[in-house]
Amino acid sequence: MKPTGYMTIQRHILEGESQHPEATGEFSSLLTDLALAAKIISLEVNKAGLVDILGLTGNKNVHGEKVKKLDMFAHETLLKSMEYGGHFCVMASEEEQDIIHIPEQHQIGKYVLLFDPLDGSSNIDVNVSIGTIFSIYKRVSPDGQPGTLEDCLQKGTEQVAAGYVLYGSSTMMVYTTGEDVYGFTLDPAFGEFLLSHEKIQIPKKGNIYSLNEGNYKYWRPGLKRYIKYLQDVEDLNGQPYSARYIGSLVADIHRNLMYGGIFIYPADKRRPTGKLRLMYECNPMAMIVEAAGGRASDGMNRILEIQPESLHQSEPLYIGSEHDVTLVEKFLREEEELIRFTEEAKSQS
Ligand code: AHM
Ligand code: MG
Repeated sequence: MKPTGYMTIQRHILEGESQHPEATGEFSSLLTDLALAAKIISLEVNKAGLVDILGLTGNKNVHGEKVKKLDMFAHETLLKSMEYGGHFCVMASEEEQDIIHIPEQHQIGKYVLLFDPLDGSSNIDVNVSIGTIFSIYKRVSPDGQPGTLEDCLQKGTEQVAAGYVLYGSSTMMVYTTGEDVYGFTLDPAFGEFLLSHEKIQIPKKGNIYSLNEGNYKYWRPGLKRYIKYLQDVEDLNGQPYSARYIGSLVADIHRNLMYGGIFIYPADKRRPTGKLRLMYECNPMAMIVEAAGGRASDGMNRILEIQPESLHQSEPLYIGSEHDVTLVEKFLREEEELIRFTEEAKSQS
């Protein structure tokens, strides 16, 4: 549905929260802080290519300040923007090995923030879309104390909100608190995120598949058969599926959210648990896609129900339109059955 009028992200969050009787305003305040961090990162991303022209010498900028790599800049911006608000008891970032404690001088809150500050590392230097991903939980450790690893290692079903920021032809912030998914586009002229996509729904079936086909030789047979099937099948217009792969998770999933389709980062012979991180990439994207009416699985099980064991664990990811993800699961299950059948036949002969 297309929104009418100008609805800023702050107003939208406040109005959404006012409908919940237990609301304290804290949640809207922390999402507002996230939106501010997104604006700062967006500005930096947009001038990335200008660094040389504006007088970069060595790794110093014109002011003699050290120029940071964009992903570290995004990581530090998120920390700076989020640690002083008093909302969080602990944070974790894809860029840091361990959990991040809130500095002593700041208040400790009841929420937990996990984020991938700038995803799509291979695209950062070449002006191709990249994104920030975030995931918010309520703490499970006692209030008033510093947060713990246990607060961070909760199942995806426990997320209270998740979102991403896409730095593309325009900057967009998309988030959900579980019921609906909303998209806001940054107006660069006056620096506000305005509601541009209301109650996003992913089509039940798409005709796009997105995965790195260069890894074909490492795939399992069920996945090879599924992709071949998509290339042979005819959709309503008599066309096979289209392949679209940017190599930036946020951009690939955002496109499929709008048009329908499936994004896959599978387990394969080289990477037995896939590449994408459960806590920073799979869970938040799964929450968004499910809230939009789609499906997210590791090929067999629902992503959101995986019990995490470590902060940086990776999982295979099959995510997108309900029909497309269900179909690939059937191919993978069939493969398992074939293997079982062959093993049984061998043992009986
Ligand atoms: P990153 O966290 O180092 O940026 O890696 C994650 C990215 C995803 O955005 C993308 O889906 C995937 O890696 C692409 O990987 P590949 O280059 O193997 O296709
Ligand atoms: Mg990443």
